[in-house]
Amino acid sequence: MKQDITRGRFITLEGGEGAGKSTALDYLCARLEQAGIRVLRTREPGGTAVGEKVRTLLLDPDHSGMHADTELLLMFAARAQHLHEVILPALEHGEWVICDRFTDATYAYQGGGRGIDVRRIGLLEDWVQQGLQPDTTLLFDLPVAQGLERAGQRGALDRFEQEQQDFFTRVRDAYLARAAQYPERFRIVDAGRELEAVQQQLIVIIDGWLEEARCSPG
Ligand code: Z5A
Repeated sequence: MKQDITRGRFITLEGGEGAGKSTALDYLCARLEQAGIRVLRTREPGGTAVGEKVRTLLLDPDHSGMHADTELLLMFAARAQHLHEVILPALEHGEWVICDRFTDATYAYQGGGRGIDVRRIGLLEDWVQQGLQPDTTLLFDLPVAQGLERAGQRGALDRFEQEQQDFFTRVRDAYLARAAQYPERFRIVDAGRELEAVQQQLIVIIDGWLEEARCSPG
């Protein structure tokens, strides 16, 4: 896929349940926009009309019998649409794309959580993404029980949220393994701290991005 120096930055946010990604996304977008950066905020699964319908299928607790392979293929079906319709055009127009979850979530949930062989995930990743990877991935990490407690305060649980604690422990372990495998791409945010402390960590990261953007204007 085409990438050049005027291309925008592709940032993904990852983490387990209740990690505070959505809260952080509001904060990140507001600070970047204040700095004059054009930001496109999006999410997976979803981000397009087709993708949002796929999301509804995936999260619906009525579909408790969905096979893990079906789940995996639906994630990548939504991702293909999202890439072609939204992410790639925005990056090519120089916008910064900030995406709430991307393929690391597939490795964590379908790989770690469901136990699908990562080589099969890698085949789909290569096919759908053709080499595209996020420039930076922020992993919001916190103990599973703390995240579930935060998420549980929101009421009705979706199909993933109905999983047991050991599922989310495997998800967390898989995320941390991804971060260890790709240290140049990942930044780990200690998401178990209070909001203000999380925002302080984000300020340091954002200032680093802005400095880099000043040094290599697109
Ligand atoms: N999924 C997958 O399996 N494979 C894939 O490839 C992809 C996704 C892409 C939907 O994702 C599901 O899709 C997801 C994985 C699967 N599984 N689930 N469930 P989602 O991102 O839309 O859903 P989510 O993970 O459930 O998001 P979330 O629980 O809303 O988490 P969050 O966005 O990280 O948290 P939040 O909404 O910002 O915060 C949660 C609560 O905590 C809220 O009340 C906040 O006010 C509070 N909060 C936030 N930060 C703090 C701090 N620092 N202190 C105290 N309280 C806080």
